[in-house]
Amino acid sequence: MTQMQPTDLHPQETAEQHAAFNARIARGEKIEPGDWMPAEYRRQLIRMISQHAHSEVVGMLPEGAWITRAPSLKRKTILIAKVQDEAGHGQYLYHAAETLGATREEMLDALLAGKAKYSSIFNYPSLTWADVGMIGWLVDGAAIKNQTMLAGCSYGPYSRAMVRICSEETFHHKQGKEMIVTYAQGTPEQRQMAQDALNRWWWPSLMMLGPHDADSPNTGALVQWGIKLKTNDEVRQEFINEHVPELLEAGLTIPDPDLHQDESGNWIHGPINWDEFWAVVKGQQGLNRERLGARQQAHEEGAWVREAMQAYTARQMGQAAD
Ligand code: FAQ
Repeated sequence: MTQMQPTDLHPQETAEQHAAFNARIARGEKIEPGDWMPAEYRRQLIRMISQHAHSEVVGMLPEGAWITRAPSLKRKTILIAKVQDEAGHGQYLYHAAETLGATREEMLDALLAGKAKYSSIFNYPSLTWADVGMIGWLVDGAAIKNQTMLAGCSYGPYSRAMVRICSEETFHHKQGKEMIVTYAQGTPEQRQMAQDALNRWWWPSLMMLGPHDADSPNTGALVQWGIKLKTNDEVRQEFINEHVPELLEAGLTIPDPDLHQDESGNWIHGPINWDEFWAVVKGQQGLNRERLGARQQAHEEGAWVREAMQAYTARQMGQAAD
């Protein structure tokens, strides 16, 4: 399907409105909820922010599974705090999408019905305790690279949510790195566990930053509207350049025989298995069914809370009317 472009007009939109809007973007102004915006700008933001919110919520599952099995009180408290943070990020992001007219019910229904996307990375299993550290180091590391860029995006509520989320993700990244560096210098079993986690999480972490620019139908419009300030490949390159030297310094081997540095200092990766990426995105490979099952169960078990809140609100409103 051909994507709408920023120059395409919806019915009832005029070229003058678009020109004035584009001028605001060019001046670096933030677009706020009550402001006029092209319908396609709104649609792209709802798509991206709701997918991001779903990713934070589903993203609690791979690490949450390890809370009861954390090896020490310190690691357990850190992990609980991290998983709670992800729930909070989901909340900020659902609110940001609501400012654009999407309702919480619509977004959650789409997730629970398996119609909405969430990040491919969370369909991979967390098989050992070292996966918790590797998720912090690589997955949060990739998320930060992407979200630091999004903190500068043209839509005010999303940009402000990103500032707060990035500061929390920075703590997640540091604790993951500290954990893996500790294990990489630990017993042979710990070193093996850290290496095994890197072997399984390296490629999915590169993939989570999205398809190559040539295969990314949304990037053109998002960059033109100041939603994305960098392309998928640019963010991926930044992530690789930062993480490769640190992983090597920790004594780990990156599972890419083609990885090399070019004359400009960029670390160049080998071919990415995009067939795997799309199979995981479409739920044909990985834990999509289990992840959605866990979210559906949580939603059903939380029904009484929603009912209680509605009953409380109705009673308060009744008292106010009296
Ligand atoms: N997984 O045209 P593009 C986190 C889809 S948060 C699944 O390049 P775009 C925190 C894409 O939606 C991680 N689908 O798309 C944490 C589109 O399909 P559509 C999430 C993917 O939007 C850490 C199609 O492919 N972060 O990790 C993926 O320009 C630890 C074509 O792609 C965000 O959501 C994927 N990986 O660029 C939590 C940040 N990649 O919708 C717990 C906000 C692409 O047209 C523990 N989002 N697709 O049907 C973004 O920055 C962008 O949406 C990208 C994709 C960069 C993800």
